[in-house]
Amino acid sequence: MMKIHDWRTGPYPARVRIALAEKNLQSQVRFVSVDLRKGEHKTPEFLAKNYSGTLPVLELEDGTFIAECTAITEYLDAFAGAPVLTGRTAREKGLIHMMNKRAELELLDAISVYFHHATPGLGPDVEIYQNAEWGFRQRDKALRGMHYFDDILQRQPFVAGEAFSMADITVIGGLIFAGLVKLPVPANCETLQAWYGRMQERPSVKNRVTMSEPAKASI
Ligand SMILES: N[C@@H](CCC(=O)N[C@@H](CS)C(=O)NCC(=O)O)C(=O)O
Repeated sequence: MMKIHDWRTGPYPARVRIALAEKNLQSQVRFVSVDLRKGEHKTPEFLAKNYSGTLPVLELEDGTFIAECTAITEYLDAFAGAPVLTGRTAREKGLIHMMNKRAELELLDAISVYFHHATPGLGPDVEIYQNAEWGFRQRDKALRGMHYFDDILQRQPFVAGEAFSMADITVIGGLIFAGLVKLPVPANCETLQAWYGRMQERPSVKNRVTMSEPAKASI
């Protein structure tokens, strides 16, 4: 069985949890918890799995490790059919990858830098270098990114166009992280707020944290 090296409540692991649920692949993977607050992701054992020392990591049955949410989502899309999250046509693939990267650069990764640099982050044992000014700049970048995605969603129902895709999942990851660091979506980003409300109703998003709990024994 494939494994996901994971942190249950993490915004990046959420991206893979949501992709798995959208594709109904939950039963094909086993979650292995890595404790970020204890720095388990910086041990030599973990770095041998993922040089970058981040979660999530997909471990295939043959022992291959695939890190990076985008790469994992691509793998899952090639592994199993519908719904396709990374595009069918050349145009769809191009747009989805552009918007996915933009969601990382302008929102999710920016909030991550804010968290690690301008807040206590994962605690003093893990955050060995912090640059608060850089963190606050990235926070402001993320707020600008929220306005950008608000504008995009005024013109189309989903981040990369007419259909739900990996790019939506990445914006969702960004807004999950924004919630964790208490960075509210600006009040005048009403379209983004309404879109996020709809996204939170999707079972893949709503049940993402509990999906790895063992099913309760039924009598
Ligand atoms: N670019 C990576 C980023 C993953 C990432 O930053 N994951 C977080 C978990 S939510 C992490 O491992 N943070 C620990 C750290 O950076 O020390 C991806 O897309 O998978």
